Amino acid sequence: MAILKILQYPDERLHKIAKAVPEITQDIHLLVKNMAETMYHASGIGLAATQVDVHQRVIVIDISDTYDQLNVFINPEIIAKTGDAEFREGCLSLPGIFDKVKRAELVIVRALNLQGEYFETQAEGLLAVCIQHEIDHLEGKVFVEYLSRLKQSRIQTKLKKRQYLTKSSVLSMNG
Ligand code: K1U
Ligand code: ZN
Repeated sequence: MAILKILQYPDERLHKIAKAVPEITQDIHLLVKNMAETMYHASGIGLAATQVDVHQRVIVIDISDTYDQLNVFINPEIIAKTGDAEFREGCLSLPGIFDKVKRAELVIVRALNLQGEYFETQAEGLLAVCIQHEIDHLEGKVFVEYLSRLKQSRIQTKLKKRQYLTKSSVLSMNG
């Protein structure tokens, strides 16, 4: 298994649209294992293949406190949704940035499992939020794109400052 590199916003590869998985191969099994390991290592509750620069429709989610309830969704589709919910979201591609996003309160998802069988599941609360957040990644959308222009521009400024500080500390370490 391996810890994969998570693309950081505003990397343009985060805006690629992922393709459907045509067949559940050993490569897909390995991708899922590596994505789960990467998500656990980063203390996240979800990860989309897009975030590790693999543009195939695969997501992993584990919202349990014990990190032992992995959900794998291959070619996920939201087939029904209802209600409104607002939740403070985070993203492993944007560490340290959190903001409220409005989404559906309850979703019904259809997807393939690792055995290549279709299943349907109903989700609400944090699981529903996370499924919608991860499916957005597969569509090339990052949660900050739901925020106002003002908030997005403040986030850009914060990220630029952070990039500048990282660069200058690396330069001073190298003398
Ligand atoms: O897709 C990702 O970048 C993972 C992301 C999932 C997510 C968290 C919260 C709301 C929607 C989607 C994260 O895991 S962010 C980091 C995190 O561990 C976390 C943040 C807020 C609540 C719980 C966990
Ligand atoms: Zn994310």
